[in-house]
Amino acid sequence: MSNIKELAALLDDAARNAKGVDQIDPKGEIPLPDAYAIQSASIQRRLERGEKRVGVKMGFTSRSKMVQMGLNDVIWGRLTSGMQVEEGAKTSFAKYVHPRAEPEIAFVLKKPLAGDVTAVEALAAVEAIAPAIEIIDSRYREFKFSLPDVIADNASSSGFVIGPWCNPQQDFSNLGLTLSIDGRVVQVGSTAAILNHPLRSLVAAARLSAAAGEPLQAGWVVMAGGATAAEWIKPGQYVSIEMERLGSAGFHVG
Ligand code: OOG
Ligand code: MG
Repeated sequence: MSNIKELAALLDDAARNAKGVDQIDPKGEIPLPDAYAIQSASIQRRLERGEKRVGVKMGFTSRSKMVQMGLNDVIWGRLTSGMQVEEGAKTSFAKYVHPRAEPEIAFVLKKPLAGDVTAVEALAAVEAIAPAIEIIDSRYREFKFSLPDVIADNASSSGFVIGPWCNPQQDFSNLGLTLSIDGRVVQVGSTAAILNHPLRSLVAAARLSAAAGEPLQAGWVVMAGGATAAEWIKPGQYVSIEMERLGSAGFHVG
């Protein structure tokens, strides 16, 4: 195996140039701590280019995502400022290898949150919740990967869009949601698909981030994970989420 820095550079360059690469570990042999070290080193390159760390994304927190991608361990990735797409704005298709969109719910924190916390403690750290869309874009050709592959590739994290921030003091355990492309519904689901309650995803994020030495910070965003399978997106489309009670969010693909 080439070293961690080289693999991080390979994946970071693939993301920057929007050019797919071969899987680095098709058989899934790289130990997961090494895969996370590659992810960390690739994010370090973004930070050195001036991007800011803004949060965490969780992956494979719903069955539909696990089934779609054929993997069943919860994973996490790091969000940076360069990944945010403003609500209603246009993101250029040329920036991606083969993007997909998935409906999620996002948290923003008002307090740090670290280690083994209860759902009640996690909720007490939440400033607001919002309907959100994640744009995932595996840097591997054909969107095919092993578990270490996808972890090293920052859990396919590529973009995120956040809708209106809403009061977290309401029951958001089972909110109906749809993902639409050009106004046509393409996925239907519920926030309950996310570990039966999206707060569980935040609890996992607090534990995993702290274990990695990067505890969740006040002001950080946590993307809880796709509630449905992801959909391919194409230039010219408008992609939107509509969530019961919380409202909607969308973006244009340029
Ligand atoms: C990996 C990322 C999974 C989610 O929300 O479950 C993910 C992928 O499917 O490419 O973002
Ligand atoms: Mg996701």
